[in-house]
Formats: sequence, C-alpha cells, structure tokens
Amino acid sequence: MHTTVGIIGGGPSGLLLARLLHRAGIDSVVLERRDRVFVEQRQRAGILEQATVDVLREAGAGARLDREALVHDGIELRFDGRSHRVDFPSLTGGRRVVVYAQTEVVKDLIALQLDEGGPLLFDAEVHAVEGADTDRPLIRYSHEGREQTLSCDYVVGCDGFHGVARGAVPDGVSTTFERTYPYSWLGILADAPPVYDELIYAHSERGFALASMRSPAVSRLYLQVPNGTDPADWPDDRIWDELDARFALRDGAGQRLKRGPVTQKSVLPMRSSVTEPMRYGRVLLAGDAAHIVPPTGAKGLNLAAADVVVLARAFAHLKDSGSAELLDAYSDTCLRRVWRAEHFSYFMTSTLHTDPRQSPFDTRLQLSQLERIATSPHAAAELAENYTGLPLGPTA
Ligand code: RFL
Ligand code: PHB
Repeated sequence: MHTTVGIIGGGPSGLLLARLLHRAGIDSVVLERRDRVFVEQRQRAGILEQATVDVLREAGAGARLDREALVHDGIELRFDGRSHRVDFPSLTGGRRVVVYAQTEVVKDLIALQLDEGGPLLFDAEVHAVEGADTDRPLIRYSHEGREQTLSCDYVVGCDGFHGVARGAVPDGVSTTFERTYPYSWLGILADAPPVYDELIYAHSERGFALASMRSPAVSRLYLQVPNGTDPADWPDDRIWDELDARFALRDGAGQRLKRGPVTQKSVLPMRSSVTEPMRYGRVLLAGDAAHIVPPTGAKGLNLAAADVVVLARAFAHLKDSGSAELLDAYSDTCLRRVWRAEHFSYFMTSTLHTDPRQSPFDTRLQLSQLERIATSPHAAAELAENYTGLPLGPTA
C-alpha cells in the first residue's frame, strides 16, 4: 500500500491532521495501535483554546462542540485561604476558552474520518519507520495478525510520548530537553455536579488541587500527590476530604464540593520535554510525540492542534505550488509556540505546587507571585494571554 502521508497514531493530532489533509485533497492513512473504544474513552484534556475551537470548526468537527461545550470567561486562583478570579475577556481583548473533553474531540474526529476520510486502522501497531532520509519512507506495522508495510511520501509521528516515530531519527541528530517534577496528579471523574462555574486552581500548604468539569453533571478533579502514589491508597472519602481541605477559604468560607460516585481514578506523572528538531528527512513529529507539558497550563492538546495546522498548511502549499518552503520551516515555526507553552506550563506548575523539598522562603515567593497576579492587571494579563493561547496566524 502507498499513501502520500502515513500518520502514526489516532489521537487528537493524528486524527485532526488526517482531517485537515482530507479537506486539502491530500490522501493519508492513519495507523492506531489501540481499538476504537479505548481511544474514545481515554480521559485526558478538558480545555480548548479559541484557536483550537476555530480549527475544529474549520475541519467540519464543530457541530456538537458548538452545542455542548461550556464557555469559560476566566479561572479562579485560590491561595493563602483567599480566592481571586482572572477574567480573560477583559484582560485579552475578548479571548476565552471552552471546556470540551478530549474524549469528545476524538469521537467527533473518528466519526468524520470513518464517514468520509481516508483509511483509519485500529489495532494497527507500528513497529518501525525506515528510510527517513530517502524519498520513500516505509512504515512497518502489524494488523489483523499480519505484518504489513505502508510506503509513504512523508511519515508523520503523531504517536505520543511513548511512540516509535522518534526512533526513526538517528542518535545525535536530535536533542531532547527535559524536566521531571517531584509530584504527580491523582485525577478523578465523578458523577457530581461542579459547585463552581469556572475552574479553580488552588495553592495550599497541603499541595495543589484543581477543580474542573466535564458537564453540568460530571466533575473532573485533581490532587497533587507524591510520585509513585498507588490510587488504591486513596479511597473516595479520603479524596473528597482532601479536596475540601485544599479548596477551603479562610474562616471556613466557601462551599464544600458536592460528592458523588467516583467513576475513574488514576495517577499521572508530570513532565516537560521537547525534542528538537521536529523533523528528520521525510519523518515529521507532531503533538506529544515531539513535546510534553505538565497539564497545569492546559496546553498539551492545544499545542498538538497547532502543530498539525502548521503541517497541513505546509503539505497543502507543497501540493499547490511544489514548494517545500513551509515544510522546511515546520520545526522552527512550531518550536516558537512550543517553548512559550513549555514556559507557561512550567510557570503554572512551579507556582502552584508544593515541592516536597521547598523551604518556607520558596513558599513565600510563590505567594508573592500569586499576589502579584491578583493585584496587577499586567501580571494577570500575562497569565490570561498565555492561558487563552495565541491566535493561529497565517504562519501559526
Ligand atoms: P496522544 O493523545 O498520546 O495520541 C497518540 C496516539 O498514538 C497511538 N500510538 C501508536 N499507534 C500505532 N503504533 C504505535 N507504535 C503507537 N504508539 C502510540 C496511541 O495509542 C495514541 O492513540 O498524542 P496526541 O495526539 O499528540 O495528543 C496529545 C494530547 O493527548 C495531550 O497533549 C493532552 O491530553 C494533554 N493534556 C491537556 N492538554 C490540553 O490542551 N488541555 C488540557 O486541559 C489537558 N489536560 C492533558 C490534560 C493530559 C493529561 N494526561 C493524561 C497526561 C490532563 C491530563 C490528565
Ligand atoms: C481537565 O479538565 O482535565 C483539565 C483542565 C485544566 C487543566 C488540566 C486538566 O489545567
């Protein structure tokens, strides 16, 4: 089998890329190692920037999003027993974000792809990419019990942090920049209505907590926990008690969370990582395959979308004009946005979490920074601009 663009991975970046290419008249094949149900149920991101929403609409995947997404005009920061709201539209000239779960984005894109796109194969595990430095790279994968090959004009690795595409780049050609953090998140999904209209990011001496949501009836909540935590050590009551303690306001003010059945529970490590360049020969990396951010800035999915927009435009430019100029600029174009998001995600993470090794001096610095955001429109605007994201301009 031969295709113009062989896409490894049917997560948000692979699916959106396939969709954008289809609309540009470029054929592709998506190979996804998991089954459809697994990919559609995998709990991850919740926040979409305006630019991501616009791209999904442009891709024809905006109908259900427009009906069901919850528009958020700000977030609440809690620290030192107080609460402070950061209002996005007034600080950014009208920008806002929406809550629409990654599971739903993925379901919408899969339905479209199966309906009118090119091949999307589930249970198709890629083992290797060969010939990155030739003009006919080859993907080796197994599907329906048989070893298969897909020859391509280009291969795009949309296969996440643990994928194989990065392995096509010889040692010494690329560099990975990394940071790990001395804490993880315990995330739960609960059949309980959120008590707040917006997300709450809480700094507390007991550690960070985040209240998010999936719908008016379903809450998504996170607690900072030590690395290596076993979710079994956190029975539901312990989680709810700890969340209430971390969100508590001074003098007992503030609402307690509404409790309900916990339907999912998992522990997620935190990591920052960037691989440069995002291209080697005819193999390009997009989304988590090229970069990871800790989720505190809500940037991962949005960065993945931005990468594939740049890439789809570059492939369309190549098809229409014969010029590889945009493709050659792909890595540099994306890395500018990537490093901005890396910094913001690191900033949110290190300002809001309690490092087990931190001193009272470090805690005072965090509180001073949060106080600055609460009292200076400039500091608040810096947060709001980064959180709501940069527009995806003509060169994204
Ligand atoms: P994905 O989603 O990891 O998809 C990669 C796909 O590739 C498949 N695959 C392979 N297929 C074939 N052969 C192989 N050898 C393969 N190896 C892997 C995998 O099965 C999978 O289907 O990467 P992609 O598409 O780049 O998307 C990235 C996003 O998923 C990720 O950045 C976000 O979820 C990050 N993130 C958030 N991002 C946001 O923008 N806003 C948020 O609010 C937000 N919250 C989060 C998050 C990530 C979280 N976790 C779990 C780390 C919250 C959490 C808890
Ligand atoms: C989520 O809803 O899952 C979510 C929201 C904001 C974040 C991270 C995760 O920063």
